[in-house]
Amino acid sequence: MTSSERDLLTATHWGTYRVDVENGRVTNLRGFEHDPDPSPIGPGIVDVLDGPTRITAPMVRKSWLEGGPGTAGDKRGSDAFVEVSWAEANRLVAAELTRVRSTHGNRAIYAGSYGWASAGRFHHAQSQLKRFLNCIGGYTGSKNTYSFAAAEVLVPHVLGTFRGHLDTTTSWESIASDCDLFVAFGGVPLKNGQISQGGTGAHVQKGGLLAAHKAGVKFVNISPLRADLLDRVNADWLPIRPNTDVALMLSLAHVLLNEDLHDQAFLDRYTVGFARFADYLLGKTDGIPKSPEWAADICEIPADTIRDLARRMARSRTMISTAWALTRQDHGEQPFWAAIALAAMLGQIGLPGTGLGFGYSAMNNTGLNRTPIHYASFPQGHNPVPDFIPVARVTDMLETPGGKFDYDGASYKYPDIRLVWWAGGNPFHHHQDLNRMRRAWAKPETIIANEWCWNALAKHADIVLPCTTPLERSDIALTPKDPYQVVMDRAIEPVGQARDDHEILRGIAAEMGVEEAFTEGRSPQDWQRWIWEVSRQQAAGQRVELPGWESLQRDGWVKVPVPDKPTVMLDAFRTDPEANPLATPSGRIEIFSQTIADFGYDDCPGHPAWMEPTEWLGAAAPDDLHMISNQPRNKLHSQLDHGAVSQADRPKGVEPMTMHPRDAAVRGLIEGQIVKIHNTRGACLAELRISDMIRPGVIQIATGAWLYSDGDLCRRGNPNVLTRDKGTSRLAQGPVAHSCLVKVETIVSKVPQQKR
Ligand SMILES: Nc1nc2c(c(=O)[nH]1)N[C@H]1C(S)=C(S)[C@@H](COP(=O)(O)OP(=O)(O)OC[C@H]3O[C@@H](n4cnc5c(=O)[nH]c(N)nc54)[C@H](O)[C@@H]3O)O[C@H]1N2
Ligand SMILES: Nc1nc2c(c(=O)[nH]1)N[C@H]1C(S)=C(S)[C@@H](COP(=O)(O)OP(=O)(O)OC[C@H]3O[C@@H](n4cnc5c(=O)[nH]c(N)nc54)[C@H](O)[C@@H]3O)O[C@H]1N2
Ligand SMILES: [Mo]
Repeated sequence: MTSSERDLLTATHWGTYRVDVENGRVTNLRGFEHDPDPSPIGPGIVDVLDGPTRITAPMVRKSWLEGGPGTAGDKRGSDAFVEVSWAEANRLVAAELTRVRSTHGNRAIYAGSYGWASAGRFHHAQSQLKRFLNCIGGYTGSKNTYSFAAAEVLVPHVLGTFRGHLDTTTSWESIASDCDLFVAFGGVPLKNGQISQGGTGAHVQKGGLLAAHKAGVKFVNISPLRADLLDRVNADWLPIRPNTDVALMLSLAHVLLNEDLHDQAFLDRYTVGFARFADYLLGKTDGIPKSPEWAADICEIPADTIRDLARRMARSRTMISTAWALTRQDHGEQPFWAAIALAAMLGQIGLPGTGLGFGYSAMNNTGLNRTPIHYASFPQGHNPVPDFIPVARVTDMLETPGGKFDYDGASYKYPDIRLVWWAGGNPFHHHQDLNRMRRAWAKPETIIANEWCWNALAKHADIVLPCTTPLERSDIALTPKDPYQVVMDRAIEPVGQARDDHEILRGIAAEMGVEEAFTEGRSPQDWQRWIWEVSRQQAAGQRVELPGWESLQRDGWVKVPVPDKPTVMLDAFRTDPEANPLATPSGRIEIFSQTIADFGYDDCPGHPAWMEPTEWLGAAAPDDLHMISNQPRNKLHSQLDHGAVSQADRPKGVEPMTMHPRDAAVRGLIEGQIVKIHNTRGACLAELRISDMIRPGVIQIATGAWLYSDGDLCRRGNPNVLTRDKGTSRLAQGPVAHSCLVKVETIVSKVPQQKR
């Protein structure tokens, strides 16, 4: 059989699907036959592959085309677009790159291009763009993620690495067999388990949770949202005030210390700095004992409940799970550091089923046993430009060229950006305080976007280069985080004049005389085969035999054997800390970090500490509500927001928002009503859903609605017009989307219909 004789396959970040095609059009995506729990998100692409939201030709913003670079940047988002040929688009981009480079240098090009793009090892938009720019002298890039920047910078100081521990998170099997109590800060919401970056063959998160429940594991869901753990595991729900987990963790630690329930032998052997932390817990350094009574006022969880939980954790085999969301708040470094300190005091780190886990809440692949194969990727080359920003500092950079910022112990300057190029991410989805960002976005002379649909990013660009979707190109999805490696078939012809990102950049490279450097004379097919062959060799090094290219194409997928022994995070360190030290200065877990203390940051001291967030219910006006803008259940971020699956959840055309009945009653609001959520930064519309599954004082509205600006109001319900744009601390400078106070009121005017 060849790929033309078997059912077509595609891989997405939300799973693997069979693709039905009739008369050259995709009619359905069906869950992969080996997936026990396929995500409904997949078919959401079918109705938007073509139609009015698809970008079908290169487009240039009218004022920019007429007046040249730098013309009427403030009209971005409202200006008309003019269709041009690919030849013309290539000439315009090449000439503009040449101008910017010769006048301002390559550091004036910002191409961090943060975002998830689509699955597929070769057609990875950022890799393509970065390789191309590296062929012409580089660009200013970005560091870290929106997902967990605070942890990415902090945890290596404390545990030697962050990503390394993510890759070896204790597996669900280990939890089912060796854990009694699973304490989930931020829950384990099943909505998120649909996703695995780079693709997944089988969804296992739900099965993992249910198997653990069946094996007798008890769950505690510490979250403002009850739905963050599925009903069937009968979790105890502690509806915590948002952003106060650190206070709760410190008070749990205080109980352990006070009642001598902590494991001093573990602390002595495997950690440094506990004594400093203990002084802080007892109030010796600041006069405030971090007692349950102290925490109860902050978290609004009763002191007795805290005391009981601490005792239960000490007498059980306990897993402490922290959602990545806890990093996306002011001082987002602290919840992870406090969780590590708490787990260290329990002394179970490195034992089966217990200790500590980051992100069981976040991805299907967290908690999967996996074979550590290093799959090859499309080489990006070397970027000679040293400039970078912490990824969430993009608005600051555009606003204040030359401005100084601190990051992880050093001080840097923002470059003066003249040209922004985005491929594979949507800053009008992911960034905070979008109205502020939009104003800063008017400043660069040129903005280029590779996109396939008319979302706000495309509408706010000067040159829009229309790219294909994965269904219009062939690729392979390879990820060490999943046993299934999948062929992505080209199911249909590119829509309109859309080109693959690689082909777009090859055209511009040819215009600039660097085509050979960019392609190395290989076709996309050659590159994919190269990626597979190099991956096969690496797998052989792990004693895993992968099939040849033809055989892979014929079968469409391969399942890599997974180890029988369940993964246990930090087990080697536990067994022999001298032979397997952590990559920290002491080789041990740094409950106190001299390195961080020496940075002298007032917003990130040398040990886990409670610091009030800038916006939280503890310092709110009586009518303020804390807004949680978590991941959407019906899509990945803003992707396919315009598709049928996402739209089905939004019958009135605006994003639903959930509020507690008490808060609705005092405002005289009723179910289904269109309301306005607002604060000093902006406003958005939302459709009200009333539920006691949320804590009073908190509202929840998922991210992902495309920005439809009407002044500072978003008509579709994008919560990032409300969120605050500041760094978590001078250490990591991560985003703080979850530290956000808002007000909600009824609107009288009729909601105007909007285009999809
Ligand atoms: N308020 C709030 N904001 C948040 C968060 C939150 O919790 N609350 N979470 C944050 C987090 S964790 C993240 S990771 C970010 C996610 O933010 P992003 O990753 O930027 O969001 P996506 O919508 O996935 O953006 C991907 C874009 O790539 C485009 N695309 C898809 N395939 C291709 C392709 O092949 N080629 C090209 N050129 N483009 C393609 C899609 O159309 C889409 O516009 O959001 C962050 N923002
Ligand atoms: N369906 C779907 N799944 C996704 C994504 C998506 O867009 N759609 N995005 C993926 C990406 S990029 C990422 S990074 C991961 C993110 O994974 P997470 O960060 O775990 O996901 P979130 O949904 O943002 O947050 C999880 C829960 O944390 C709770 N929470 C928020 N603030 C607090 C707090 O202060 N204290 C406590 N205790 N709980 C709090 C919220 O109720 C929220 O539902 O999800 C991934 N999975
Ligand atoms: Mo993320």
